[in-house]
Amino acid sequence: RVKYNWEDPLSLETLLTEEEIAIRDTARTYCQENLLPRILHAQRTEQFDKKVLPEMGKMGLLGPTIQGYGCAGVSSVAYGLIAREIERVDSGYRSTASVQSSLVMHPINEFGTKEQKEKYLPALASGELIGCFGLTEPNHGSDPSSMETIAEETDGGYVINGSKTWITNAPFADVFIIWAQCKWDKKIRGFVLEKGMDGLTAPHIKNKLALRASSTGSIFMDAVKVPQSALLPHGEGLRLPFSCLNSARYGISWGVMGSLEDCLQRAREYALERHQFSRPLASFQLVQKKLADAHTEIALGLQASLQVGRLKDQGLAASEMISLVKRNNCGKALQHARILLDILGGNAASDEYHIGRHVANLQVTNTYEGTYDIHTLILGKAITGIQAFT
Ligand code: TGC
Ligand code: FAD
Repeated sequence: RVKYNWEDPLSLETLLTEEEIAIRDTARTYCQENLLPRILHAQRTEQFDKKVLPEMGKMGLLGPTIQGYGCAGVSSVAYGLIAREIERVDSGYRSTASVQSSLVMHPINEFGTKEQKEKYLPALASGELIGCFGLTEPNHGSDPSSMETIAEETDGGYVINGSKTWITNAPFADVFIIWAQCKWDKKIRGFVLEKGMDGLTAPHIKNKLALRASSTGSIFMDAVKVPQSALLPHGEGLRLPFSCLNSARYGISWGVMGSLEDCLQRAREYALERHQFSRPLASFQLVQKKLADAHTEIALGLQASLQVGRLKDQGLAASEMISLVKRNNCGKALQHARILLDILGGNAASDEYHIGRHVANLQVTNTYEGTYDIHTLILGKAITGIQAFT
């Protein structure tokens, strides 16, 4: 009889390469030894720790799928495994890292010039520079095609006016990937702005209820003049920011499973130790059902993300596949983390038990990068051929 390993129910380990296992183990050791001891302070004080990105850079965890420019050039599955380990500690740390890798380094690598790549990628890979990605606006979140940020041509460059909101890393960012509608042809293009440009400000959005370990801000652009070299020239249209989102959404699908795994592990330990009615909580059928349900969703979610990752590396991943795993894994992680929280009883209210923090974070992961319902409609369109957004 084959022995069942509850910590790896469908033997994910057997489907990973030696390199992927080594990267996963390196990331896990770093996250458990260096991030976990800091998370309660970060959560309580809502202070973004600027040392985190350089540390991740040193470990090769930033822009890991990019070839060259100081990046590791590893598989999409390795990237997913890194996201899972970071988010096992906290979704805020994973947000910080996935914006840097998927939403800042990826567009520079895919749509930038050789000069832009040489200028920015090595410093972003080492964490010396921090990047952010401005797509969402105060009046346009799920519908970025209606964005109001405008770029106009001027002598030797462009002038950008507009505002962005809810932007991860913005208050500390050195590099701003800004998506703007170009006045001359109404097409959306990406621009690389830099901290300190006249008219560019990025104030903090304070007192968040979740993702408190990551920094979030608005971006205001008041006639920011940028040189021609700020334009990402290789492509135009919403397809460009969406291609970045494909990469980030895929990573989130792995990350949230790490968060739910941490909830399961903590709820299981608590249920084994805590006694009521002279028995461990873990001996009650209703408690076991909560654990079994979360455990099952983790096993299925990880297999689905693995399959999408393998297809992605072969150039065979449709964006709807990414919507499917982003939607399902985020939804299941939120639902089951919330149910596992009940096992803690009154201690659910204490941050020292960690599950409540994950639940709050998972509400945001279920919302950003396309809400659960937006991904429902993307899949609905794929199934029926009818778009139901408008
Ligand atoms: P639609 O007409 O469907 O598409 C416009 C153009 O884009 C192309 N496209 C894609 N290309 C690549 N990958 C995808 N996933 C794509 N989805 C669409 C499409 O083919 C078309 O190209 P072309 O060449 O024909 O023009 O667009 P729509 O305006 O109808 O919008 C559809 C909708 C609602 C699905 C879309 O706008 C959407 O996904 N909305 C959600 C917005 C969103 O995800 N925002 C995320 C902001 S960034 C963020 O949250 C970062 S949090 C990071 C962190 O902290 O971790
Ligand atoms: P809305 O679009 O106003 O949606 C509100 C509700 O209406 C949702 O439930 C939605 O599903 C529903 N809805 C909208 N349209 C439809 C429809 N057609 N049919 C049915 N239901 C619909 N953005 C960035 O660009 N960069 C970042 O780095 C970034 N980081 C973030 C970090 C945090 C902590 C948060 C909270 C958000 C971040 N975002 C970022 C923004 C995020 O992507 C948006 O919040 C998200 O896309 C939803 O947009 P919205 O908040 O404007 O909600």
